[in-house]
Amino acid sequence: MKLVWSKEAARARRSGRPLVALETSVLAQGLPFPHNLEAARRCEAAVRDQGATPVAMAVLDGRLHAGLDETQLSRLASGTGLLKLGSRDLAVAVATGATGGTTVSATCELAARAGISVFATGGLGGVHRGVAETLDISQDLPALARWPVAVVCAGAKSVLDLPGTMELLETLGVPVLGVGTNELPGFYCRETGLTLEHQVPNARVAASVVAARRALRQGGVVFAVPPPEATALSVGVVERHLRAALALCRRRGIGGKQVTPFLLAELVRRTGGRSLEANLALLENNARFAAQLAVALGRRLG
Ligand code: PSU
Ligand code: MN
Repeated sequence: MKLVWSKEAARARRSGRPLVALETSVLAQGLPFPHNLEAARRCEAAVRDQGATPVAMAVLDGRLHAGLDETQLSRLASGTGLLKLGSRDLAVAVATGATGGTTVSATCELAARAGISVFATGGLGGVHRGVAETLDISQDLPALARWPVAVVCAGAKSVLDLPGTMELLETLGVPVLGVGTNELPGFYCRETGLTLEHQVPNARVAASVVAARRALRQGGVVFAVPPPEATALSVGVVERHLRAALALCRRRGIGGKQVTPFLLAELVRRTGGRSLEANLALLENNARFAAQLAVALGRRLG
């Protein structure tokens, strides 16, 4: 299916410049206005700073977009009735002319279709706490296994069952490498107590892993970057607020797709905006590393 390329992204693609895919569910559902728009701008600027081109993915009026201009980003940041689109929603969105932000699963898929091998996001979806009762497992996980895209993130949020998420990624054959660390970062927090088997010291070595995955014709790979120290939250603070948010979520009977956006919004409220600051900083930080990775990959192939 045809992708609608933005002018900037199309130009970069024609001249073989490094591209970095960005998700837009974080704009449409993950962060409140106007912080979401600030996040998008900061991510795009960080990618350009490193000599790569940002390619935000979305579905607008049923068309699959690769790269968004200012007006389109603003529409996703401030519009109403925007859908949260995972991979399974793409066909319906196309058929019905819908508009929405793409999650990690849909963004991986669109990036792979666009021939983009690096994608930056905040945190992965995963196995939810209480999975035995709810069977709530994000479609991000199978999508990571399926599409040959390197996903740069700050690990996964402790709103999830992190050991369960790591187990399922192993089952699916998706490697998770720490960037400059052998501990899985926990999105808002730098530590989770979970040890990673592999790590890379920098983007150049990360690129050699991506190249080897590609040579083996295997699927995606995850690079986990610790969130910047200045804004990261302590495990204790996050756990405390999270327990309260999870309890409220259950009491209100919130389920399915609404769970992740609800928990994120509750944490912002309960931390007096500190989780929001941490979120913006780590998104930008991840975009920067993803751009360095795309540039290093370009050099290898170049
Ligand atoms: N993590 C964030 N902000 C987000 C998300 C994750 O900090 O907005 C989004 C991502 O787009 C991710 C999705 O792919 O939530 C996972 O949702 P679910 O758990 O419903 O699969
Ligand atoms: Mn879910």
